Amino acid sequence: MLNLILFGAPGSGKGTQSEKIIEKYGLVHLSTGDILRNEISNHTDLGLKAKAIMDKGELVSDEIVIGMIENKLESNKNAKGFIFDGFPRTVAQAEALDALMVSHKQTISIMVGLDVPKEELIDRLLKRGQESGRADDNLETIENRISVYQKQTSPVMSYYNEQKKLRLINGLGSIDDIFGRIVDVINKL
Ligand code: B4P
Repeated sequence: MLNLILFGAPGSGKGTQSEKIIEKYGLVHLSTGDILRNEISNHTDLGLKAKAIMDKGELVSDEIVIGMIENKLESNKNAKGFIFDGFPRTVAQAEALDALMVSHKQTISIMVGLDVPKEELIDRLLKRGQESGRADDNLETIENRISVYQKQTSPVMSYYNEQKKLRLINGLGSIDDIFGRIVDVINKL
């Protein structure tokens, strides 16, 4: 079973590359960002709470996102494997994920980190904001998302590096070139 964490700053290409990985390897896609946006468009209580937090570029509480992942693991017991996109985003989420994996007799196979400079992240997200109108893709929120990433999320890389599971790749270049680098890493497993 292949359980892959796709890691990187906002705009590093996690969602984009996840789609290609799923197509090639038939994994179940678990994107906490997509699940939260789905709650928002369905006007659920959780969606209402999440929207205010996401519009500021802050992180939704660990308890909520861990619960969401737990539900998805439970409802996909026959999966060939999972791709975790945008999760874990804090060390507490990483510890909870490890515990969930143990309880499902699974393990995280690898973390692929996409390395992209800050200026490129901002350019990509501003462009997406203009094209899609996503509420959190405006300059003020993007700056805060990147700062939240540096303070709260980047320590997750050290957590998996200590487990010798981190593979950091260059996230600059064409979408297909970057996908080729990810495939090389997966095929070495
Ligand atoms: P996410 O939905 O995870 O969004 P993201 O970090 O902005 O990355 P995304 O995957 O969408 O973008 P991508 O890099 O693919 O999170 C949104 C919010 O949800 C968070 O701020 C937080 O509030 C909340 N949240 C989510 N998970 C949470 C958790 N675990 N705990 C707490 N809160 C959580 O792509 C960006 C753009 O770049 C796209 O337009 C794409 O077309 C473009 N792009 C991609 N690759 C490119 C390339 N090679 N060259 C040029 N452009 C490229």
